[in-house]
Amino acid sequence: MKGKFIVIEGLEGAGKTTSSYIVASLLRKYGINNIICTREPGGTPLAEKLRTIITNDITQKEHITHYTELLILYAARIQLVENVIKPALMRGTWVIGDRHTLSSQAYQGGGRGINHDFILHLQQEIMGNFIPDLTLYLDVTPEISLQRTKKRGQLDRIEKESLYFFTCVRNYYLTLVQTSNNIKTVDASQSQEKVTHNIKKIIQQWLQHVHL
Ligand code: Z5A
Repeated sequence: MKGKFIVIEGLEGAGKTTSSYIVASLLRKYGINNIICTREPGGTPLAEKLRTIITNDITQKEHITHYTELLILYAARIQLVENVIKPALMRGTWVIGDRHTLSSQAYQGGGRGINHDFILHLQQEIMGNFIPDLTLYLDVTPEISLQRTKKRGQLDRIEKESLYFFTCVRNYYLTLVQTSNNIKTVDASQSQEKVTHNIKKIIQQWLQHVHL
């Protein structure tokens, strides 16, 4: 693919949205101007509809099973990958993704307890070997995550989960980041200034090995 796919991962309030702007502005300094930002779940008309099912409490009258949640997330993801991300990468556009497959492994695997191999198998069937070129994992404790998201007001369906749930999600993220050299961890509990500095350092080092 001519473009590159950079993904930002982490708990809610870790600073993913903020960081995607930092990455985009740094790339522009390197002359990379064709950039799009995506979010998951979402990013196509159908995927945005699926997002509302995942985040809204429309299921108050009906329990949404863990497998339903997982399958909806992958349905939204494949719509985005096939219709937006892959075409962009093929034309040479760079893609900055707010969440991707690591989220499903951490939230549905670590948080909901769905078997890791099952998720990987589903992923392989649906997406083959398509993986990001670089993933930045922004690490915060669940306590910091909740502090930052509470400031925003109303919590969505998943944000209402317990501290224990988010502790499991974070622990899973911390295990997953050790499985690939393409995943870099940033301590996102630090000040915005320090986080920005560390993200820039990682991207600059990584760009040295990328053929522009
Ligand atoms: N989900 C899932 O379960 N499985 C999946 O496969 C996928 C998703 C793809 C929606 O995700 C939900 O879907 C999410 C996981 C689930 N639910 N939960 N819980 P989302 O990515 O759309 O929602 P989010 O994670 O809640 O995003 P967010 O709250 O917008 O967080 P963020 O983008 O990481 O943070 P931010 O908007 O950049 O910053 C949040 C606030 O913190 C803001 O006021 C900032 O100014 C502040 N901030 C950021 N960095 C700092 C630092 N360093 N210091 C102080 N304050 C800071």
